[in-house]
Amino acid sequence: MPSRRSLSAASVAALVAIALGILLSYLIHWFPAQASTQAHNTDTLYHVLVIASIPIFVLVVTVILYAVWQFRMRPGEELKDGPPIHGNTRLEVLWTAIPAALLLGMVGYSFVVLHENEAKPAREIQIGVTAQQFAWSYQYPPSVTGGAPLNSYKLYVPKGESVYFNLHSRDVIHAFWVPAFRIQEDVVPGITTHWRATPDRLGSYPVVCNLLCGLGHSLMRSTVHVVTPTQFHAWLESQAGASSGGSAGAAAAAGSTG
Ligand SMILES: [Cu+2]
Repeated sequence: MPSRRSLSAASVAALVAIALGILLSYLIHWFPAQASTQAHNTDTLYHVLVIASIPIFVLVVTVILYAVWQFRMRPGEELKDGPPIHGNTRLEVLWTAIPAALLLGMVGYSFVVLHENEAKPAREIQIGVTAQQFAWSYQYPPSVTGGAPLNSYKLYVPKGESVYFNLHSRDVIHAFWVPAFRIQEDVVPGITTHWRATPDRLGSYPVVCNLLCGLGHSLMRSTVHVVTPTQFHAWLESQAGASSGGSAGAAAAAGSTG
């Protein structure tokens, strides 16, 4: 039988490891800048999941190491066998019920965050996103420009306003991903997919294609500029003169020579 002392030593080591793990989870900066309200929700969710995983990981590793330490075979025990054990109902109920409750809790919390991130706000603007090998273009409808529709290779969004992106592909499957917003969606030919984000931090952030879409996949990058609503409208106006104002499809096709 393992001694009481070895059990308390293992328990203390486990508690120290859990404390260190949780401390470390706060010290490490896991993610890029948070530039949308969705990013805050998502990061909090991830951190809760990480903190929930630490005690479980430590428990499993501690039990393994403890068993290796306490129940290892000593010289002369080569032919011995352990006592035969036929089930332990209480233990089995416990190790089924606790993980089930943990999983349901985490799934429930994830669902709430996802639901909140995708909730339709009272007001939002729509921007079209067109993916093609190997470039992104963006379509601003009259409801956004206040005039002719605009097609551009630049993505500007106003800070503090919810943006609903309508995603189209002209060829193969791509994925529209803005790490700073923590959101990604597949862009699939033949259908329109969507995602929604409320940018809440000024700055420029990368847009990445996150599905291998061909030889130029790694170059299929762009930038999203989060600007103030005033700057956003000024930018739209500056583009109105320069743009042909043609249909999004035509303009995207004209730019597909690269
Ligand atoms: Cu792509």
